[in-house]
Amino acid sequence: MSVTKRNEADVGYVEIDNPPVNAIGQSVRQGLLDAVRWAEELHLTRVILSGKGRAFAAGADAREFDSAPLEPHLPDVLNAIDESFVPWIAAIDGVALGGGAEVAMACRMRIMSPKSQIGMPEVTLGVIPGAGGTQRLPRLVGLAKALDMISLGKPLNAADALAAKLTHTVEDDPVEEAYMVNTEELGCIVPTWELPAPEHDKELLANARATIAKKSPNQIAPNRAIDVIEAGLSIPFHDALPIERAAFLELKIGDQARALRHIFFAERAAKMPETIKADPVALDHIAVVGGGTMGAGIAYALLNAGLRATILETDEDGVARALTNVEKVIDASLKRGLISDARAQDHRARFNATTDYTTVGDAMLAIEAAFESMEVKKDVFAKLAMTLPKEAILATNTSYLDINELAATLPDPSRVIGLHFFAPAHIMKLLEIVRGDKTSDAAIATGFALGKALRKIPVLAGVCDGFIGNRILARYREAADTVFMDGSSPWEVDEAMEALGYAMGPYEAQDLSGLDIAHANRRRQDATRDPNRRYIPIADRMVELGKLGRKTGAGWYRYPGGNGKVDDPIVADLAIEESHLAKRERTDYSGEQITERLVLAMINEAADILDEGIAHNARDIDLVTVFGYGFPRWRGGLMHYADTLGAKAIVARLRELSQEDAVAWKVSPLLERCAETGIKLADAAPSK
Ligand code: 3H9
Repeated sequence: MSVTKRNEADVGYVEIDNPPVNAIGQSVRQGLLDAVRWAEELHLTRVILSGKGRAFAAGADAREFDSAPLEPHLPDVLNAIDESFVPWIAAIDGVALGGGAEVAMACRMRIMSPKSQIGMPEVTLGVIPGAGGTQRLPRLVGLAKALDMISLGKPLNAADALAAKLTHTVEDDPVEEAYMVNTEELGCIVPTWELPAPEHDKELLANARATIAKKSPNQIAPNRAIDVIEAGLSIPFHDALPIERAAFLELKIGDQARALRHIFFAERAAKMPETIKADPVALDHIAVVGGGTMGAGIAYALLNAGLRATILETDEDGVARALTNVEKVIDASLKRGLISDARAQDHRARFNATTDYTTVGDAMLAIEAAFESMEVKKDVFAKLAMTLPKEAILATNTSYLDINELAATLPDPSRVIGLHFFAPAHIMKLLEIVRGDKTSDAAIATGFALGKALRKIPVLAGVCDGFIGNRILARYREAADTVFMDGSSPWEVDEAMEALGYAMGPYEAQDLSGLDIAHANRRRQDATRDPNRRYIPIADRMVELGKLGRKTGAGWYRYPGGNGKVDDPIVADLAIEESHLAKRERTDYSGEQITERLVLAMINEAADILDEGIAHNARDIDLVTVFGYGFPRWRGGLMHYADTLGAKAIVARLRELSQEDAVAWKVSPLLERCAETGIKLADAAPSK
């Protein structure tokens, strides 16, 4: 039974009971409709509607969105509630989201507990409210608030809902309070559908569209939601519902909604593999080696999760820098209202920075975030191994280095694991957990336990140069540099990738992180680079010229006065010069050609990563590209996007490109297999 009902005298109690979050699937819709008829037959004076467990209702069951809708449809169920002569009261204790909020709005009254939230996050799943939300919400909270809530998808907490008049009151026990509501008072409340629609305010609508153009360009649903809200302002409620429903049904089966659903469920499926049976070590006190930006971000993330963190540094200057860096993050969080003063004090009390390794003698996990040098890391690990308990897990935050080589220097290599955070480490959600050849299950379990504690998205990766994310990034940059040297400018490349949906292109992104990091990495790779692989020297020239990115005031772009970016003709000339020296003819690539080359390069590399077992499935690659590297979420991640292009078409195009450069464009065997067999990348398995 997904909906239970009982009555005490003339009061009905209806409870949605569909764990874990009371998603509204067919059985819930049927249960609610039955409850309307039941309450009317018994001539109850009110129905108090609540949700069992932690949610009132998390919205329509998105798992049903891939199939044809089954009766009864939610708009009909909610009309029945709204129009019933028995008034319903929504007693909300937990989240009321999407269809859940729509159910609540169809009730005559809403009472929320202080910890509850109410909102319309449909646009984050690529759809719009489809059960009257675009019509009921403006009637309840006014046009401005409704536009904001629906087009941005951000929920309100109970206090804000009260201020917006979306809830009548906020009480600790909403069910009890609903029972206490005066019957006469309840009878005077006008059903939501009978309320007048707000005035048609062109300026508010234009402002909402302008905000959307800035915040979620390329996304269809937010604009469509505004259109539907606008349509409803000048026609009767019941005429507006079919317009909303048609838009919802069309969006639901569109590419963007499918992609966003894919990422939503992928995020939730990011869990430790069931084959790992060991327990994690106790996470309480964690040592972080290195107090630079990354180390400080990691330390702050640990403090925020209620853990103790000690940063280990080599000298007193390093200690001072670590203290300043962590304090900066605490301060920024305070200023943004993310933590209270008391919480900041508590963070400081659980934090220490020192040169003394003996202070972390009780830490069961150490995360090294020192300089990206194998020698430095070996030295750090030797010291950690001597100081920490012998069962403690030793993690490195390396972005590229060989974890197996590092582990081999210790008597017990099974303690060693990679925990690859992304900067800023306290904000970015991705955590690559890198398993070396000898890494123990306990170490992996610890990585996943830490990911959970920090509310990160954990993805298990194998050892290779760059693991999943940076290996794809390296190929992406190589393809960008090739296009640049052979005909385009960095700004044309950036523009092309922004058109695909990236917030910024590869050159602007490099200017942010600094060109020296990739440069050091190229020098490290000199010894192992395939001599047949074409090498693009422009980035090296940039470093020679001291153009290291924003930090030096100029990189691929110039930043006069430290402000906005400006195209730099000197940089464009570098490419012309280098291609002249290399006797290459330059090509005038279109934006589409640039995007195609960069995307295909990434897909091909990612397919190899999957084939080699470095990533366990395509879904993990989607998570890495979306949450670590800015691939547009609404395209569902790199591999999901590849599946929309189709392996056959990808392989055909890669073969054409391999005529230009057989090494760089060597087609991945996994893609070949997918093209031959028709298996999607989403279902493809590693061959190794
Ligand atoms: C909508 O309502 C359209 C209507 O307007 C129109 C209809 C006609 N469906 O996140 P968690 C699962 S569109 C199916 O880990 P938390 C989730 O996959 C919908 N399943 O927990 C996971 O499953 P598993 C608008 C759902 O406590 C489990 O529940 N609503 C749905 O961290 C636990 O989830 C939204 O966009 C769903 N709608 O967070 C809200 N929601 O255990 C989407 C969750 O197998 N949901 N599941 O991995 C959320 O934001 C969060 O899940 C929530 C709980 C805040 C509710």
